Amino acid sequence: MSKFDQQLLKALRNARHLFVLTGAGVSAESGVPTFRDAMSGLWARFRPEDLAAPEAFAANPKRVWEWYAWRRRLCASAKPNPAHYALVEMERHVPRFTLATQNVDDLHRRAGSRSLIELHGNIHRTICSRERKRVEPRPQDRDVPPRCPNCGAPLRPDVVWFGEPLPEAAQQEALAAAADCDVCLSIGTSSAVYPAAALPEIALEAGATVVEINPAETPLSRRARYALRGPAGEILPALTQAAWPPAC
Ligand code: BJW
Repeated sequence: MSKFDQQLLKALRNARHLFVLTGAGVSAESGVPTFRDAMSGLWARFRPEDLAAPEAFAANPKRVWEWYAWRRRLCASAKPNPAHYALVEMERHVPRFTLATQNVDDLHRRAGSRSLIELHGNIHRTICSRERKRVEPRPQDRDVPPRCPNCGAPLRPDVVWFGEPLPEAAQQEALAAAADCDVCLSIGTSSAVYPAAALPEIALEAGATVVEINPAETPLSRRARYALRGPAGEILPALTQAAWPPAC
């Protein structure tokens, strides 16, 4: 007998459009620290909100660039975990699947997810801070941050900082998917940062079954139909297997 509610398994099996929102918690078991975790080592005296902001970059571009260089190396050496792979498996079972991630670490794509929306950008891409155009490959010059080869402005990571708009197409696609889905999973996010945190609320208002997967309570927990407490790397594979048992 499955440890999951039968109605939840039925909702998953019958889902026409499964919409998934992920946050930093989904990569925690890959060794990528979440934002609410204390930062370690050199970065322990900073808060992420004091580094992931245009004002921080304007005041101290070197410090912000170096924080991202450290995180970029960490993300590059991390490997997708069972939660990432369970989402790849889910995508195979439902007629329509949309995965919107707030993570910039590229682990969903590396695991094999196909229908993927990156709401907050990607740490492995670099853009010009003035022209906003992508710069590839990242110049390896002596300046920190390196300079735009075209206009000389400092380069920055292609991520969305506090107070900046999300990429328009990504935001519109995620909003439409949330409004259209019949099951919504909100996984490993504190549900505190908008507009991403509004997506499960939109799904709720559209009548979808909303499921939260998180070891801790969040502002979404009370409104979600199901709040599954525990690490995503354990719950997601078990949930996928229970909903779609492998053929004997
Ligand atoms: C596990 C686990 C395990 C642990 N398994 N779970 C409406 C209301 C109020 C405020 C606003 C609003 N609209 C906009 C705002 C302002 C602001 C905002 O939301 N502020 C809040 C703090 C209140 N939003 C913005 O500024 C956004 N921009 C915007 O709205 O622009 C409007 C605009 C329009 C037109 C012109 C100009 C502007 C932008 C937000 C960008 C956020 N950027 C960051 C950095 C990205 C780059 C980088 O990575 O460095 O995104 S901040 C950071 O927070 C990052 C994350 O993606 C995001 C969300 O964090 P997340 O993923 O939820 O992580 P944590 O750490 O918070 O939580 C982890 C969770 O995992 C926890 O719950 C754990 O329990 C759990 N967990 N282990 C499962 N094993």
